Amino acid sequence: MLLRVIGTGHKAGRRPTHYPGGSMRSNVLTFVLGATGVLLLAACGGSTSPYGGGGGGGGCTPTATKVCTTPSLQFNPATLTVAAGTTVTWENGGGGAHTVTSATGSADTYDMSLAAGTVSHQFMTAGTYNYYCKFHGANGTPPTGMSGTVTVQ
Ligand SMILES: [Cu+2]
Repeated sequence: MLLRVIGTGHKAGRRPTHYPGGSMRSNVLTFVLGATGVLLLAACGGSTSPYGGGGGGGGCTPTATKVCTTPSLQFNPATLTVAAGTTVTWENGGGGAHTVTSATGSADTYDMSLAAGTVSHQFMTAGTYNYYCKFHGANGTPPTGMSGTVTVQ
């Protein structure tokens, strides 16, 4: 969202360079606008730091039934073992928006968007449930990249 706002402003700011007259003034404008663009980009890069935090996992602490997403684009913990009937919760602890999506071969089907906050899924039957993030992982048996496994006993 922040990126989109900055992108629009940057594009709009470039419009004055299309003025036909006064090439000298136009060049100055271009330079100033260019510098502004760099500053905006720098500010944008810095804005990801709130996600990163100081190594605390972005404010999300895993529990026996909760998995956090991390700023380094992983599920933490990547493997979770729970009893049948347990509701597992995934909390967005950083790294932008994610999904919690069942992988091919998993005994259950779900595809949950995790832009912020939490999502949950109840695992009723014993088995191995592989899942992945559609933005940062790849489907497979098992999935790769940003992915995890819930073992239900
Ligand atoms: Cu992700």
